[in-house]
Amino acid sequence: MTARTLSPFDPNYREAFREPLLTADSLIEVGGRPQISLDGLWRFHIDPYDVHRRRAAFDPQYLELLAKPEDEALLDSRTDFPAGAWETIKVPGCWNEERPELMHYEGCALYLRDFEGLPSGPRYFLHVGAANYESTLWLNGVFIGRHEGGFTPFCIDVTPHLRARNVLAIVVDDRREADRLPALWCDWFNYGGIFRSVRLVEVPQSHIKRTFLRLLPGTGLRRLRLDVETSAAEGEQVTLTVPALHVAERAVVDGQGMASLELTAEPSLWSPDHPHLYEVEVALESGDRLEDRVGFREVRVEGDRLLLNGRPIFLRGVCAHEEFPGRGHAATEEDTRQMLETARDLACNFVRLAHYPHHENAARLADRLGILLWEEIPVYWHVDFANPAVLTGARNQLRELILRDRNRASVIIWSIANETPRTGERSSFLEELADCARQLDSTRLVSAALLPLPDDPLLPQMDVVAVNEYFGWYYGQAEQVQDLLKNLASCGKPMLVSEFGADCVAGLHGAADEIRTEEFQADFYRRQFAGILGIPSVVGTSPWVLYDFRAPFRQNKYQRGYNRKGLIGEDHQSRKMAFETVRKIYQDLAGRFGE
Ligand code: GCB
Repeated sequence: MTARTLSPFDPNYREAFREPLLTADSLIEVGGRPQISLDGLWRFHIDPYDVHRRRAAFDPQYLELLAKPEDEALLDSRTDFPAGAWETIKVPGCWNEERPELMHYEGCALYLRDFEGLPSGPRYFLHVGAANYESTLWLNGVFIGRHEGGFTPFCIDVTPHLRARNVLAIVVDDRREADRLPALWCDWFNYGGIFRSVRLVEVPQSHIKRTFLRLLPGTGLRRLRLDVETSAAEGEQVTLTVPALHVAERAVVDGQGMASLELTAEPSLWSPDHPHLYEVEVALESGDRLEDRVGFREVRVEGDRLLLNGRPIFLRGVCAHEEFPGRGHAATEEDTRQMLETARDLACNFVRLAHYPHHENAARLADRLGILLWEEIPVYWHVDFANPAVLTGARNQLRELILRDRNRASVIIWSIANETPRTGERSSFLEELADCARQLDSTRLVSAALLPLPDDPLLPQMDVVAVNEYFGWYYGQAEQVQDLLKNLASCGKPMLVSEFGADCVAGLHGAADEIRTEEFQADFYRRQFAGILGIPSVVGTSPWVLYDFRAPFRQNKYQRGYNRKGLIGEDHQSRKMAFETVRKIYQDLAGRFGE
């Protein structure tokens, strides 16, 4: 269907903007390249009736008009968004936090940003860190692409559309819909907006798209491999340099733009107590260079043991949402650092980044701080497993996450789902995702947070069997967790208790049997850990959750819009008694594992 056949009344107006769909295939790595930041104040309007896309669908010149903000009179007469009345908003940011009156707004919004002409010659890619959920983009009035998925980056080569003065327009649509991920219902707040950085990245015509550098498992901790994807012509040379390892190796680009090399080295291995990173450079003959800091380590499973660099490790973890007071998902580097340092203060060596990809800084900081990570995509509760388009979308989000973070030593587990119901379609859907993760990255483990039920058909797909259980809170007694785990242990795989927890209002005190008091939550954790740690094949635990977080459907007088299972309150400051309880247990465990 062409744009011109549509009218603004046509319910199918969004069809005009289906393609090009920006996917993981168009991603390029940013590391160390010249770039121009487009962060800052953007012009902004909420657009509850999705008028911009409706009008742009039948009048291609409409967005071109918006791209000429200096023509105020024309704009006033032809659009319903008068030029003089543009509000501005901060990017990166969530509109819910930037504008208190938009706290509960879910819908479309138009973002506009002007930028000067760029020097001609090389190519420029527009790179958006994340925008929730669907983004539709125009540059100088020309529709350039659409992206689905609220937490992963996307990229597009904008070189052909650049002019002396430029206007970038992005409609961001954060409606919850049945064919999105998550779908209509989830236990977190649906923040909208462009909440990670936007930039223009400059690359030569012949450039590196993506790299994958790692220690190959099962090679005695000595074999490194680099795969590079480029836009280069066959025969061009790629050089890998790791000065501290005296590595300067070359490979030649093949007819598909790919180059690979393997070498033997004796890197100082990365681990939580020795988070050693190497300065690495990958360069093309054209002059394009990527710089990175990479750690080398091996993670693997042997029977029901989890091994890091050949030694058994226990994951002393905690789950965390990406939500920060006054900013929502728009985490600053300092926010993420504080979150990880607080986890370390809890004596953790592991964080489960729930339930969607967090800012890429999380894995970079975890690399430096020595914290192992679980990363996850939002295939959460009931999604439309029977819909092939939803599977395509999930696969793409997984690819975007893996391509973004697979050079990070801290990331050890890709999680493909959380608490999904056992329908027939669900298993084949998740099997495809597990295959996809393994094809892209055979050096990490694949898991999913499962419901606490025996004989899940997904068990054979799991490298680590992770289970969320709420004995002692939603059902049963805290100690009953042992029976569940004994039962699950028959699968012979390492097990992770990926969630357990109880509501608690920070500052509310009482007896240990009074629910929602700090004493109750602390006692709950003592009893749960006593049960869990008695099962030898449990290789890790991640209590739910580090901080209280917004959850719109939780509205009783204790919750008031928050899930209160945090070890710390919603202000990210008020530590509850259970924080100390878990810390003591973890310190003791660290001693037992010789850390
Ligand atoms: C779960 C979910 C998590 C919820 C939590 C709860 O099982 O995975 O997203 O927030 O339970 O508090 O009920």
